[in-house]
Amino acid sequence: DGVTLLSDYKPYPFEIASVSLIFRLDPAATRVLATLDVTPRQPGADMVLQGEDLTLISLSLDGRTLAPGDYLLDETGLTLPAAGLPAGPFRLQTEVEIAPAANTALEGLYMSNGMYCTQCEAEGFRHITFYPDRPDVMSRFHVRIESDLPVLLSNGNPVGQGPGWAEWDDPWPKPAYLFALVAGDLRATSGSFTTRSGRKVDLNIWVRPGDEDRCDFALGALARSMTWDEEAYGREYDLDLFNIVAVDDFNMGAMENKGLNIFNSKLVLASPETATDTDYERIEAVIAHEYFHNWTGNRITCRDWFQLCLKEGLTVYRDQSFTRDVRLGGLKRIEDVAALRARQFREDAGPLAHPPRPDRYKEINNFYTATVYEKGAEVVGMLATLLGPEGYRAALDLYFDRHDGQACTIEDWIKVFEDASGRDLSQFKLWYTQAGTPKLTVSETYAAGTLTLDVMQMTPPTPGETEKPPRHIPLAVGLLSPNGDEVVPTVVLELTETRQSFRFEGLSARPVPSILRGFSAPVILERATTPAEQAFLLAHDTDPFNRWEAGRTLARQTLMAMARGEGAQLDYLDAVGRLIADDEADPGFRAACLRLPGEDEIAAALFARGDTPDPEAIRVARRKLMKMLATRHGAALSRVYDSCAVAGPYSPDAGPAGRRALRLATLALLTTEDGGARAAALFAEATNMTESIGALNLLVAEGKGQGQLAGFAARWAADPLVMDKWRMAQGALTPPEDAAETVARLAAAPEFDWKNPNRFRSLLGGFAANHAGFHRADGAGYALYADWLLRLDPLNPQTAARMSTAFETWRRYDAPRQAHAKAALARIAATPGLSRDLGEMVGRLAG
Ligand code: B3K
Ligand code: ZN
Repeated sequence: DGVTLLSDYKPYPFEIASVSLIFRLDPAATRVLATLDVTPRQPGADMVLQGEDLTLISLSLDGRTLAPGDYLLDETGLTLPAAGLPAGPFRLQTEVEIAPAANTALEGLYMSNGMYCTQCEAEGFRHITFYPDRPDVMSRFHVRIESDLPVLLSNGNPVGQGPGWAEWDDPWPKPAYLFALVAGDLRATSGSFTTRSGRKVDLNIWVRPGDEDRCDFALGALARSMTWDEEAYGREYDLDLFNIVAVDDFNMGAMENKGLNIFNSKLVLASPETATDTDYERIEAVIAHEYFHNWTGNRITCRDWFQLCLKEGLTVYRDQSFTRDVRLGGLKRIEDVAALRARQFREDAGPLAHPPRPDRYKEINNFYTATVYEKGAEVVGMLATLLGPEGYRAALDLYFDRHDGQACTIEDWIKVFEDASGRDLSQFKLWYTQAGTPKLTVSETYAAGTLTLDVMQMTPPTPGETEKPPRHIPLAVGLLSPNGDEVVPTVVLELTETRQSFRFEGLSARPVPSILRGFSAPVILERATTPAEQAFLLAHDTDPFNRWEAGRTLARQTLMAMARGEGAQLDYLDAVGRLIADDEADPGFRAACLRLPGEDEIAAALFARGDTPDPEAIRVARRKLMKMLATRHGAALSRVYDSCAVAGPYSPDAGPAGRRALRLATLALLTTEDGGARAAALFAEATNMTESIGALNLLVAEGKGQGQLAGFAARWAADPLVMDKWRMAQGALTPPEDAAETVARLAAAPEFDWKNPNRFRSLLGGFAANHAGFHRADGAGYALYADWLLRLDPLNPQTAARMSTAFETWRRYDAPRQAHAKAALARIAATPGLSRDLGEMVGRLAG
């Protein structure tokens, strides 16, 4: 049935010490000659090599050409029966032909705007040549590229070049998924970095001619990442060269190929006129992420794809720590938790729930998920909390010492933490092997100077998993006195049982507990509190995350009540008033507090307490609350709006970016009251993309801005990345009654190049985020979306499958909506020739 199981893992019975590849590039008929130096490790084993969509030209073993009777060839690859193999080392040579220009799936070797590039993770290398395409087979790669294009790149260090050719050698053994090749007419923005042991490394950002002036920020981000990894983890770079290439057609963000990272151009190119503050922040984070993979992913890789979170969870944890340290401080945790809840909690609560380490899949590309990445990072963060900073660093040092050069498992990883700390982490391991978000219910009693916290944990069942034993959960708690002083600084309580009690003695008055500080575990906290207590925490908590959380909880509760037809909470309105007036507080933090929970978050919260969310009522409630805030605090909002204008030349630094964020957050509220006058004025005078698109978004959300949209399109028609923001604005923010029609119109426009993943994601992904538009009662949103998934699937199954997650929440809504969503999924499932990727997804979504 095409299912791969973790329990079926077997080591590869051959060692491949080195591989030499020759590429004769041609758009329609590229030749790939591969020479593998093989040593059998297990007598009597057949040699299985994966290969898909390859035309076999020739095959030889130790120089002897093999005839069709000597091997088995099918659509998955090539098998050399054991009987025909030597007992000792041998050399296997293959020549195949492939057609990169016809490769629309963007996996393997393909073409983007006239340049050749590759994407091999997870299983793309099998589209390039016959090879054991699995991460536990590590070998040394030597690559020769033959082409007339001016820039020819591969992994490792350059070892020779001449007219029409270049050769590369990578001294570090690696799995095939880290192979990369690039050929094209490219320009470099260059710099250099000297590692702390004195190795000089050349750094290059390669882009198409014309884009060179948008590379400086990425280059600086790379150098900052290299410094940070030396300081925070003691990790140095290990080649003479680090290349990054920007490509326009890319299925995801970026890829950590050894010494030759390949990036989606939207995560490299930045200028004040074309990129927002958020883009800058994300570019820096992704540059860091891919760079950090050099140690966590490349030097130590995964034994099999079930272990994906070994490299991804850890590397996300590392990039989050980096952004906290170099840019955002405590605000970073707030952003990360908001994103975790929006994407991972949503996944964990629906039909696609799976553990960070799954144990079965049909298509591994469907498991590059928020659970593997973001929850994987949370699990690493909990280990760091349990061991403390020194313990964590000691464990990581041991990990690098013990496993450098190996392909590892989650078991290896946990063992390192056990050995470094002397602790038993077998219960903790459930975080890796089980799905679902634990729910903590906390209540407290106070008597005679003692506060007792009673904590209960429960994880609801997830698809295929009904038994949910208690987890090992670090719960960070602090206590505040009624006047706002911290009386008990943060302590980490460890939960291991279904019910536990914790006592805090010697208190002089009943304290206000601040629970789950820093979001010390990815759980849902339930605790009966009053709005007044939340407002108190918002004003006084010393933990910045919990300060924000208190405001968020108040906002969510108010919105849930309003969506059910009740009134707004005065405590909330007043608390926001104090926050707006609090010029002492960090602008970025105030901006984060002023942004209301999104419609999807409100729908999820209503569903979690047993209600059937009504998308239209949620939207109305949210807009009404914004208006109430604007009416009640209009003067203060105007004052903040005016005083936060950032003068002088643009800088993407956290300081000015935070002021712009606060300015836009106040403008969002003011726009509900002033008919869009201020937003239109800001749009007209903006000199940076943050404010330009920020103002445009607000106008579109008001059902206005037609003139501004036209002006924006006229100015940026030649810049597809900027036009993606224009499409995203309309897909995501057009009022629901017109959203599907607007998206259908934009999608039908001749300039909409839907085969490019960035274009597709901007418009259709934007639409999926238009909560009331996508979940429209008549099913028009679902039907339109299904049409486009079906159109994309034959060309690019990976992106089509990824985008199908828009349907993961359909069970929350009322019966007519459910019927429409089911019909859309059934229509997809019944389509002949559906890809394995999308087929697996719709099966799970509907199941
Ligand atoms: N490792 C790549 C993701 C590959 C996705 C394949 N479908 C990027 C990253 O996580 O750094
Ligand atoms: Zn990664």
